Amino acid sequence: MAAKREMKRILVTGAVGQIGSELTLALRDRYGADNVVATGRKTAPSEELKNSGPFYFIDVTDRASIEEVVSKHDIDTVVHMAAILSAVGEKNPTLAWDVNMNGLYNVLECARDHDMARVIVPSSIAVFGPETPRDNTPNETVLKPKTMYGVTKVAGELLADYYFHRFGVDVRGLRYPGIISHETLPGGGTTDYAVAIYYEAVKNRRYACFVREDTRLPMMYMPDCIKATIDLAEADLTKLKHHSDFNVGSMSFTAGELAASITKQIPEFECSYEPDFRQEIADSWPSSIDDTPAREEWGWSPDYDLDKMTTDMLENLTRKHKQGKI
Ligand code: AKB
Repeated sequence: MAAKREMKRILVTGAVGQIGSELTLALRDRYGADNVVATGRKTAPSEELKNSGPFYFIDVTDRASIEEVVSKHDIDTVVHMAAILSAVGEKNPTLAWDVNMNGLYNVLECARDHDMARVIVPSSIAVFGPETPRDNTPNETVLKPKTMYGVTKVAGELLADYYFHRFGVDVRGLRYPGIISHETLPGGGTTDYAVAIYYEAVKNRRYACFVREDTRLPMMYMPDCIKATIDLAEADLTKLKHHSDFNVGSMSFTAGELAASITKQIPEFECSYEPDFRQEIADSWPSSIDDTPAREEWGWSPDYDLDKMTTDMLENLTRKHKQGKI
């Protein structure tokens, strides 16, 4: 088995995205600003991201562009956040396959060539499908997703585990639920309504939700997402039985319960429901997650529940709104 090695110089792909933007700053705090290289494809980075450490534009489907930055900064770890999410993936399955599969393959090959210490590759609850048990979905279960995003995430988990067992590349990954945050908007997922609802509640006191009121999905607040990702990255390899496919649960609520949590703090808030093509995707995913292996193998335990998250989201977004930033 590969021995765990220290992460010293980290490259983050997808660093301008919803999770990448906050994860990069958290990693810079922990590992030193110059040791965490942020990369994105075409969206301009925020001033904070650009000014707090190195930033490059790369295209994960072009291996040479990854290689250049890896060699220049002597990178020993890649946190591979670049991906096309479920809703955009259904509109453009070819793009989803190209970015999610060829991008991952390039990152893994690069890690193998450079004998890297670690690769972190997120997976998603999108690996599950309608044949999977919906409640308290176990880690080991039926993986027959119906979206291209889900197909690439299942294949990605298998590919990552292959690189671990075949080539000794220490690849780790967790199945993110919907991630809720107030810094960077998500880009093209099915769970995006759970973020948009907060922005609209603060700005306009109303929101037309694109899934039904009774749609229940697993969700997680960004601080827990960052904690889970870094804890898994730093976990003792000898304790891990799983590698690329950890379920991570946090909270589960319906769109109606989410709206009610906001109404407790903004009584005039009104939510209506106008399901679109994303409803079918949401209906194919679990309603709650059993994350026993993550808890047992690396001590996972979330800090936020729905109301605690709502308080923090509304506080932060209200401040940004008053500053004219949203
Ligand atoms: C999406 O909705 O596509 C993502 C995910 C659950 O992976 N947020």
